[in-house]
Amino acid sequence: MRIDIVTIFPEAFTPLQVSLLGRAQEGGRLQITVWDLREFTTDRHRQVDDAPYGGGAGMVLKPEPFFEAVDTIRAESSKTSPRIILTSPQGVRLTHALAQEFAGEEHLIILCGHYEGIDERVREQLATDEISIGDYVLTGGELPAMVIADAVARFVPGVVGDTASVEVDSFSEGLLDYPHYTRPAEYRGWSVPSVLLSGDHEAIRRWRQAQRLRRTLARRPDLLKAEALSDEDRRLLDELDLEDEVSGRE
Ligand code: 9D3
Repeated sequence: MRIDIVTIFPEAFTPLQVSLLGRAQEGGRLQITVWDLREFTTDRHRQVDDAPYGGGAGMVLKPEPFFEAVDTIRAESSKTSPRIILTSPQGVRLTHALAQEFAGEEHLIILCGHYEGIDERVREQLATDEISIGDYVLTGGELPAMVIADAVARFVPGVVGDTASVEVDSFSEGLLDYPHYTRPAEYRGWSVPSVLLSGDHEAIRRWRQAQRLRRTLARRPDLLKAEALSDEDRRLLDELDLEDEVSGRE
């Protein structure tokens, strides 16, 4: 998979060159290229922004450098028509399902928004998708672009060692993870739950599933869909005295 990122802060993208994604790029499964928006200006001052038509505070990112950048990227890519993602607080929220959908594409181009905004023609005539990573205000689209690239790259075969763990990860199953422990069995007086030391694999499986249900209900009740619960899930919730909290909602 090929991902191109267009930004006014190309130096901010080193996190994508290290760790898991760095190794995936060396292995040829993934190719991430970062482009400096300023390289696609033609004026002496390499100006990427300008004052808004109609007045008001702040600056607006000019359209031409974005269109020129996408023309250049398309010309040097052998891949079929790319999805062009614009990062924006007005975008659709990134989810596990959407990241998986993007991972099915051969080629993604991510345009990083900034300042007060971006010329509307980039959104209307160039972008195929407008994406936000959540309801909090950041200073720009660079971190969101890295979040999108990371979430998408995980689904590319071979990027994450264990393909099975990508498929079954939280969200897809609709439940949060269970608590994990390793040695020592006691630390500063805090003990590992005894069931995990029991060697009873069936009891361990049941305990972990009960923990997942309890956590999800406490922290992310929005993820728990009553119809997706198995008979065992209901029994485990009943043992925790939580069954009414699922069936009684709405
Ligand atoms: C004062 C400016 N804001 C008025 C509504 C608009 C605004 C523009 C640009 C606010 C933040 C930003 C910078 N953020 C992003 O470009 C961004 C973002 C975010 O802030 N949160 C979550 N996802 C994203 S994707 C891009």
